Amino acid sequence: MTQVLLGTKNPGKTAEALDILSGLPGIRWRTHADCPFSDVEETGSTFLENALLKAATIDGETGLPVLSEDAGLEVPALGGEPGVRSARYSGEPVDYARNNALLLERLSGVADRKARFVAVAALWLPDGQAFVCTGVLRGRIADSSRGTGGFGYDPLFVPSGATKTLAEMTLAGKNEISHRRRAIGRMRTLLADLVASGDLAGG
Ligand code: ITT
Repeated sequence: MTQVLLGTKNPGKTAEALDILSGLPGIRWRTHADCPFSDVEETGSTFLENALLKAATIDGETGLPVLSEDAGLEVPALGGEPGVRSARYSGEPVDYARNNALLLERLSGVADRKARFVAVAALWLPDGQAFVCTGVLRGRIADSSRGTGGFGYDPLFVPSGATKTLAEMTLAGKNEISHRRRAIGRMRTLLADLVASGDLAGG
C-alpha cells in the first residue's frame, strides 16, 4: 500500500474527496487530521497555480505524494468573481455565511444568475512528477440560501437541470454531479494507472 496525503484542510472537501476515492486499491489515504501540515499561502492567480502550489509545498514538507485541490465559484455577471478569492471573498477570517450574503448583495437586481464551480485537482509525487485534472459544474445562483449540507456557496448554488441547491442534497447526491467529482474522479483513473505501473511507489 502506498500512502497518499490529501493536501487540504477543508473538512467538507476531505469528506467528499474520500468518498469519491474510496475503494481505490493500493492506496492508503492520509488526511490533515492524521498527518498535519502547515498552511500554504495561496499566492497564485489561477486555480491551477494554487492547486500545484499546495500539492508541491505539502509534498516538500511531508515527503509524501500529495493530492491537493483548488476550487471556487465563478459568476460571469460579476466578471468571474469570486473566482480564486472564493474562500476569502468577504475578507478574513473565512466565513461562509458572510461570503454568501455578499454574493447575494452583489447580485441583487441582476437577472443573469449563471454561475459555475471549478475544481482543479493536482497530484505531486516526491520525484517531481505532477498531474492535473479539472472539473466544472454549471448552474445558477438562487435568490436566497437553502439547505444545510455541503459547505461554502452550496446553499446558493442550483445545478443546471436541478431544483434543489447543493446544500439540499446528500453528500452522495452532490458527489454524483459536482465539479469535485469530475476533477477527482478523473484523478482516480490516473491514480489507478500509477498504482498499476508502480510509479506511485517511486523507485
Ligand atoms: P484547502 O485550500 O485547504 O483545500 P480551502 O477551503 O481554502 O481549503 P480553496 O482554497 O480551494 O479551499 O477555496 C475553496 C472555496 O471555494 C471554499 O472556501 C468555498 O467558498 C468555495 N467552494 C469550493 N468548492 C465548493 C463546493 O463544493 N461547494 C461550495 N463552495 C465551494
